Amino acid sequence: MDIMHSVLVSYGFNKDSYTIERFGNGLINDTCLVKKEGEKYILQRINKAVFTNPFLIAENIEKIEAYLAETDSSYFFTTPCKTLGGDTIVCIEDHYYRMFPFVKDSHTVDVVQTPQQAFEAAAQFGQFTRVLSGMNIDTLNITLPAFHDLALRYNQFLEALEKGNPARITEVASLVKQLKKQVHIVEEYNNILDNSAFRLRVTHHDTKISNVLFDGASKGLCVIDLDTVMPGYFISDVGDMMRTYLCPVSEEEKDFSKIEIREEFYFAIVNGYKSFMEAELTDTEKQYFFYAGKFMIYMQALRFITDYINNDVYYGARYPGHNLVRATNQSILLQRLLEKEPVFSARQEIIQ
Ligand code: GN1
Ligand code: MG
Repeated sequence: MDIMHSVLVSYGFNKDSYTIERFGNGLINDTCLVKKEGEKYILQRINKAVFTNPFLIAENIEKIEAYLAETDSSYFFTTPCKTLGGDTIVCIEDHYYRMFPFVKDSHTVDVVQTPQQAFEAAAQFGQFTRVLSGMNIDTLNITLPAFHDLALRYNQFLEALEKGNPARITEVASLVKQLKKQVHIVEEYNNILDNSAFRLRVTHHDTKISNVLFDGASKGLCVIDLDTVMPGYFISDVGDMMRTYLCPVSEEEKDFSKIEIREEFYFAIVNGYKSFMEAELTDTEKQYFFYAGKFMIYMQALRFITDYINNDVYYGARYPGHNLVRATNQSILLQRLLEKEPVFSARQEIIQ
């Protein structure tokens, strides 16, 4: 906490004038809630093994802020606090930190409980891309190269099977076999890359429900966690919502019998997203809502199993076998979603 104190001093905070506690459940950055004189702040240490150049993130946020100031100043955008020296990132002992004011009267949700929440969140992510649709995406930095490149993730999985921990490779053989059977999802992704009907837009790339702030009336206020905002395809944002909102339990759930797909949440995501993106999406893209779910769930299953085989170097593990549980969970979620394909295709015309 001494380091955290030094960080807070950069923002002009005095010792004993604040309290600090851990906050949230993100896997990558360390997040704290700071309270000072009735005000609240979110302080984060950026994971430098993942984000090797945190200034790229800060620059993207500044560019978006500047674009919005010129075009749509009514859009609610949370901007980072500035240090006494006017910086938005603090570097102390080779670690990087940044802080945001906690939006008053807002709250986050950990698990999506109602279709209305799914609709509101999807509308927020749709609106984010919509208000930035005139921005030149080439001006944005790529904070994580090839982040949602499914073909690359598949190759990393194959490479882990060659070079990873041999005992773990043997242990996961049946899951690996199941995942390899779904390689058609990668083939379809490669077709998308060749299809000019798919557009690159400003994409959030981490649309889990805890990255949406809600107001007291449970209406969406804004999106947060802009570390992975980069040019991308809509299947990334819609797909990660499917991955994290359709099921009543998260990727952490060990009781796999609880994994199921809640149909009405699917339509809430589609309709919420379209409420801002209908006119932006091409007709071809509109056919890919279901694919989006397959794409992101499959990618996450591959990322977790790859990390397990590679001794948990990326995600870490809070107990032995943690990433294997997560990978199995996501693989089962993918099965459950695939079973729903006929239902969702049959109702497709209702939502178009
Ligand atoms: C990571 O740290 P968090 O939870 O915001 C990961 C996402 C994964 C997610 C899985 C930069 O996000 O891509 O979907 O874990 N972010 C990065 O829980 O790798
Ligand atoms: Mg995140």
